[in-house]
Amino acid sequence: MKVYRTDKGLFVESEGNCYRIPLDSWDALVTHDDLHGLLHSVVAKGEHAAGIALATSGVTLLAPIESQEVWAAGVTYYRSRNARMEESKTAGGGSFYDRVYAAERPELFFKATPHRVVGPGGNVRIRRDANWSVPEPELTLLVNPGGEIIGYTVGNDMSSRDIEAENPLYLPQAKVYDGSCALGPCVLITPEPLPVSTKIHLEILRGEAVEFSGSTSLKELKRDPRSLVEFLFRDNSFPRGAFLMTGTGVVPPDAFTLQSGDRIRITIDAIGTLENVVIQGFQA
Ligand code: DO4
Ligand code: MG
Repeated sequence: MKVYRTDKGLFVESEGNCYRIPLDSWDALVTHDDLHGLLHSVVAKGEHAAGIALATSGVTLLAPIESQEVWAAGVTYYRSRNARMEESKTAGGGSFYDRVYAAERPELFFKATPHRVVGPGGNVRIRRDANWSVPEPELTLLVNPGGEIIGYTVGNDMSSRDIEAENPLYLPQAKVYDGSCALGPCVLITPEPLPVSTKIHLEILRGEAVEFSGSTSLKELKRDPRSLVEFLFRDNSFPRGAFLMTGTGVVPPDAFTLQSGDRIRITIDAIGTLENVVIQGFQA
């Protein structure tokens, strides 16, 4: 079942109908000790929101986050390993991306606090001091305080590749800034892992033209999401749960950089499409 955070409260969607969830916050949903039971009983009671899809019901979808930290895994796809090795050659990074790709311990980094995250339709940002910026389309796990993966959403790990390429110690600046992360449009709540055939598709539109499109699938994800969560939760507590982005397997060619006005569309099977518009710096 898909859950949505909106300006009119929380909703669960089942077979095209939306039902209001009787919780007063997203944090209460993430920390609920029987979320599946709750959602099933909400749907069974059938108090749906006029029986229409949320998209056409006049509510505004919000980013599905309240107090959760957002973390990210890196170099979990061969495509990202190669792109990072190439970009960091002159900074002496020729071998450590290769090593982290093969190592038992994954690369995990802090990605965003809630106020840096934008929701569906919001503006993601490229840094004013970056000249090579890309979106990274990533399956993103929603994990409860007990370390269980309770759902999946679409994530965009916006990245300033020239900054991380100059020196890997600049990674936090390349990755963490206002508008550097997008999540949504919903969270697919399921106790089951997603099938490895699940496709992740990225499309970047400039005006009417498709400037870049590319796809991958979870078959290419080198690490088991549960093992990424296990490493994240080692000696770390998340009283309101956490999001964990699982890395990118789609990297545009090196000549590509985002521009203000570009529209980024990321679609993951069974979850949906997250669409955002790019702005640079702090223009309205
Ligand atoms: O190590 C740099 C970042 C890697 C990353 O964000 C990714 O592979 O998705
Ligand atoms: Mg990434």
